[in-house]
Amino acid sequence: MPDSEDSPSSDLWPVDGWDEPGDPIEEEESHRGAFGGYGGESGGLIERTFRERIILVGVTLDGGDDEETHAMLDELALLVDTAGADAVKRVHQRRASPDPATYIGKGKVQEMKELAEAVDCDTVVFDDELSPAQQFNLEKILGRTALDRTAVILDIFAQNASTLEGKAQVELAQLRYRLPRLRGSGRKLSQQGGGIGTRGPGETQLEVDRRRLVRRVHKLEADLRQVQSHRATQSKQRSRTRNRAVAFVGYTNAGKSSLLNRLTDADVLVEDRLFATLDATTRRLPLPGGETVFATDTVGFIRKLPHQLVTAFKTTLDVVRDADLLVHVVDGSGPDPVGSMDAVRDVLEEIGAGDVPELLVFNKSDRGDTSRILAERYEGSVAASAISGQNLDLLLEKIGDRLRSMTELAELLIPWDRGDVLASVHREGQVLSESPEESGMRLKARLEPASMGALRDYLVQHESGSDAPIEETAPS
Ligand SMILES: Nc1nc2c(ncn2[C@@H]2O[C@H](COP(=O)(O)OP(=O)(O)OP(=O)(O)O)[C@@H](O)[C@H]2O)c(=O)[nH]1
Ligand SMILES: [Mg+2]
Repeated sequence: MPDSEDSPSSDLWPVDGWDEPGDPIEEEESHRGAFGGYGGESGGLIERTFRERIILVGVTLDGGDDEETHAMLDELALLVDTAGADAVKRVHQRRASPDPATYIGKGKVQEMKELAEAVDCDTVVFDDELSPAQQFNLEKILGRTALDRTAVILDIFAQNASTLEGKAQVELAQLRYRLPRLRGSGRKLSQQGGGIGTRGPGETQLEVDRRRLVRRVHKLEADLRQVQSHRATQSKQRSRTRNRAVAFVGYTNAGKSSLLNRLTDADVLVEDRLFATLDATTRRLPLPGGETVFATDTVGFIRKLPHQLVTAFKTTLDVVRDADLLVHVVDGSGPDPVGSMDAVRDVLEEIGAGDVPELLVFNKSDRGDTSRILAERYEGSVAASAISGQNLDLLLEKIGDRLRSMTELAELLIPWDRGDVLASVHREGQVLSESPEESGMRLKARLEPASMGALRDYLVQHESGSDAPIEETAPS
């Protein structure tokens, strides 16, 4: 551990940076807090041979409020716990803006150093994203691993990834997080105290490491592109059939998988744990109106979801963007249902799914009244419970209604020599009635607006779906 007591900022990483010796990837670890290994080929960021002791750090910036910062720290504590470590203390500071070198103020860093020694912590975790320079400097002063929320979330994802695709996506996100931080990995420096003399060879090793990582990033990107093109073919096949797609989205731990399990015979893992689901699972879901839709369970979202993960999970999240309807599952019994809804909508925006129609479900209605109260406040929404089964029939009905409201009811007269058109109506729409006439087949069908265009010439009458789209009736 470097002795930085007397001049804490003399040899810190300036914001524009200079080259420091890099860490070889398979560096031998002797520092106790191994939380900050930034993944690597083993996949995990956290030392799990013992439970690391962690100090959480939250900063309220100008315009923010303390209560919100503390709620974020509660959630960060849960994340740290899920990752397999213990949050033992919290540090909070109010600042006009982050310090570019250390995020919190220099005085506060010194205070933290003493606290870290007093409580014997291994790692400090900031709720806000640290720049590589800030991370480097903090580790140097504190002599401990300094991480941010992003790193913890990446670590949980790494632990939970099970399929090849999921693993590739998480590894890609970790590498993208790790690349800019390669030179700033403070563990090596904290053991060597700066290592000016090793800069030459260090740089060489750094270049080698960086090239290797970049190569790996390209390989993973190519692999994932292939999965994506395979999936695009599948979804094209799906769109040729009549089944429409519904994606279950929502904050992590809201109960998406529980609902899908309860509604279909899906056997998705349910756990009282953040990010239990990473891979999309699709099941057929029969609706009360007789139609069957494809229902997909998806990865949960969270406040400050790392951008690297959103990018890496693009292929998985395509399913959300391409859905006809999103069933947005909210934990109605949670500490801040409206805040979590907003966070989910932000991520939906970010992945280009902001325009997909949404049906709100306030889940966990078996746990008190808030789900019901929220459902009354948001028109068109449902309060339900995946555990007690309350209102699940109503939920299915609403899914059917919403999907039908997006279709158009049409009466068509298709000449006998256009068997191909008749076949396409059967394929793309839901035929309600058919009666043969001299000039052709007269039929009533529900069709998506997209199919309607090609059938213009055969249209006798048509009306759009009647149900109005969901609208919030009260501000949050
Ligand atoms: N009381 C109650 N608990 C529920 C209900 N639905 C889900 N849970 C519990 O909430 C926890 C999370 O459920 P999951 O279905 O795994 O939640 P998820 O949204 O799929 O979570 P991630 O995949 O981790 O994002 C589990 O412990 C469930 O048993 C409900 O209606 N009532
Ligand atoms: Mg799940």
